[in-house]
Amino acid sequence: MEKPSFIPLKEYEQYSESEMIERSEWIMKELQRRRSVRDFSSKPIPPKVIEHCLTAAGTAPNGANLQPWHFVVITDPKIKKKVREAAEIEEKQFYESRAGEEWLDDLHPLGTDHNKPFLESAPALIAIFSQSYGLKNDGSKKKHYYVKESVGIATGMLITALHHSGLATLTHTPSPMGFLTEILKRPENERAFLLLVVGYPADDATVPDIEKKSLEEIATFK
Ligand code: IYR
Repeated sequence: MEKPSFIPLKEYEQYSESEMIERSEWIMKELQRRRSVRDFSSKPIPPKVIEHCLTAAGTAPNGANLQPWHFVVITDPKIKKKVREAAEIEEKQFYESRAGEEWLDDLHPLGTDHNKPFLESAPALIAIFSQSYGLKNDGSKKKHYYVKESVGIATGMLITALHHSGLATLTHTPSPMGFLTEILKRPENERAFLLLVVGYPADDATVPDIEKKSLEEIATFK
């Protein structure tokens, strides 16, 4: 096997402690402003923004750098309609029987139901697929590692990048999501991971009045 090749770390930037505190406070406040949005304007979004944010997401740390993800950007109204119709069938069953009482109680503050008009009204949907394994050129399988962790991190970075660019998102997880594989004609090694709804919020958009846990609740320092 060839010797692994290393290059100097040129991209790292060191800041003074005061600048670090300022920068971390800035990103904290920037992310505290992010809300999951369900009321979207149909105003189209600049394709370049999506391209930049996807490229950013593709830099995510991941298992053995095999980058086990694929992003399908849907702006075609006909495909959005198909996705909405298929998602609403699954969601109807979810809300009517699959969810169960505790889950429905937990969802109550969000005010969600099986109607998903944003799947058609939002200008873009990004279907995120995880690749359980890779496919080599000869069709044989290539093992992938920490797939869920890798795709989860990339998705978080994508949401952060879109938010920072001035776009609202909704992480939508119709369950099961098999219909995305069919509608989007994805290969057998891919599983739909999440459907990200992307766009500008509608002028009259509202969000649930809910709170995040405090630092004391989510972290322990020893
Ligand atoms: N997938 C359903 C239900 C749902 C589940 C969770 I967990 C949420 O945080 C929000 C919704 C839906 O999208 O309505």
